[in-house]
Amino acid sequence: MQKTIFSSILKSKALRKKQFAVLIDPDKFESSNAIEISETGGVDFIFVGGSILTNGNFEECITSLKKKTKIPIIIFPGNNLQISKNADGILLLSLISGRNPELLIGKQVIAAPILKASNLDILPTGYILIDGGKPTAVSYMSNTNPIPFDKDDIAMCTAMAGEMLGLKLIYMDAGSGALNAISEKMIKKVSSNISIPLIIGGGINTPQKAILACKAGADIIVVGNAIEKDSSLIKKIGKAVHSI
Ligand code: 1GP
Repeated sequence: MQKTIFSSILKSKALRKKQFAVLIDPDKFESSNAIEISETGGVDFIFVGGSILTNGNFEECITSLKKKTKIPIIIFPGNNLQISKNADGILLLSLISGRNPELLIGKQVIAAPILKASNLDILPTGYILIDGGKPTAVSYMSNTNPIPFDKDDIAMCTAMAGEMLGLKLIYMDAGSGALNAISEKMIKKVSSNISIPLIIGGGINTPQKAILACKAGADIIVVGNAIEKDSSLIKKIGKAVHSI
């Protein structure tokens, strides 16, 4: 596959078109009918990954997804074991809200030769965790603190620094199953101070919340938990995101 993911994201941003990504947890993949629905549900990307995987079927999950859909499969890695040359792309995350050197640069150094030898579309991404009202797996596993929910300035400066360092995307995440999705105020503050695409996820469980995040400046909305519980939401959120 040609490396066109990043250019398609930039193109959509230039056209002010919002995009929708569903997040698939490889541990729960078997029981999910999300892919069938995604095909016609306005899904632009399928993100695959998790803070911790227990079934050991990451590779199987990617291969099976590739057979089932033409939607680009992008790895959203919980760690450097979650790499597959069979996906289309990978968010090469640097956890810039944290101060854990392993997740700022250490794991990336280990992954670099594997990524270089792959044909994956590499998407350098500044990953920013925001407090979503409860401790999250990613915060625990990464041994980092999220930025407090109402500290818009810290989020803004972190995203600006990420852009100035040359990262190509910013992903602000309240964590899977967050009680509170990231506030519109924070999304506005961040999106109006960076020019690279902004991905927003964590706790978005209704079309209305997706619309609010898009209107505030998100370019890509990510939904995981909510569609695991009710896959009919895929079409509703897809429609909402593309209506903007
Ligand atoms: C988590 O941003 C993703 O990393 C999606 O969050 O599972 O709460 O939708 P949810």
